[in-house]
Amino acid sequence: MNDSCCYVRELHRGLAIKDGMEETKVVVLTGAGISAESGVRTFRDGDGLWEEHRIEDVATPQAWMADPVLVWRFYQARRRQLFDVKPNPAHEALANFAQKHSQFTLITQNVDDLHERAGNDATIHMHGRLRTLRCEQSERSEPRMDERDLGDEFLMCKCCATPQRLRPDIVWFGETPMRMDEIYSAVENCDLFIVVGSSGHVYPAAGLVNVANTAGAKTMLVNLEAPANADSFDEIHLGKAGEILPEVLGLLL
Ligand code: BV8
Repeated sequence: MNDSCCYVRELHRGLAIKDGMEETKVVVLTGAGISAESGVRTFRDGDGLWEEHRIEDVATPQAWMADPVLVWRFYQARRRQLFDVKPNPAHEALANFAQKHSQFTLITQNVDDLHERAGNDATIHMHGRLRTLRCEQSERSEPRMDERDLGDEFLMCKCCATPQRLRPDIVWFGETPMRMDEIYSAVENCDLFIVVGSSGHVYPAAGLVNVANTAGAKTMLVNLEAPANADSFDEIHLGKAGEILPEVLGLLL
């Protein structure tokens, strides 16, 4: 790996990955940047999703109440894109790592299905998924990827005696992220915490590196540019995830 792509902070703790990787607990958190090389738009880059839509207009419960058709169309447009994109070498490197290292937890902020399609079936989607819809009454999720276009008509659930409207199975701003107990437990007990492709703007995801630091884990970032929470990481590798992550994970195995 060329040194120009990364700089290693002075480790201010006597951290070391335990001898032998086999018992080292590794947690990886991914953001929109890991899917960028697959052609999936990020949120805050130049051509990002938030360039066209204000967060409060499409990614809050209030937006869904105020203009459900706008919100529905925003998510259906992103869901349709799943039929046209595929995993990139960064997704594949994580799937390969998971096959070779059992003490591994993958958490994603992303709502696409590229980690699963690369082979990481146990991915924790803390902000929901485009592949499924959620009943507004029972809160049960059901997969809906059998057809490319769901149209603008709201779909009704099959789980309630009186069918209820289905909403995007997404965690909006102001809503509680999913599986946080599992996430905190994994991060509080890991030896190595790696963040890939995230601007570090959205909490509680952006604060997980601090949880890892407090737990005494080594913290590493792979990102195109230095994010808002760059100072929280022991080691930073700047560049494209598809190019850097295979090398970084390969060195760990
Ligand atoms: C919560 C689903 C309590 C939607 C998302 C006022 C009222 C209420 C809440 C708040 C408030 N003020 C602040 C908050 C908290 C709020 C928040 O953080 N707001 C921000 C705007 C300040 N958070 C919440 O509301 C959360 N809930 O706090 O509940 C709670 C707390 C703890 C425990 C229990 C309960 C819920 C937030 C979830 C929102 N939903 N996603 C959708 O997808 O449409 S957030 C969404 O935006 C993503 O999921 C992701 O989390 C975030 C985007 O961040 P990134 O993934 O980092 O993407 P971004 O484009 O920003 O950056 C991409 C990066 O990749 C860049 O750095 C770029 O350089 C890099 N990159 C680009 N290409 C590459 C690359 N890197 C490598 N390789 C490349 N090729």
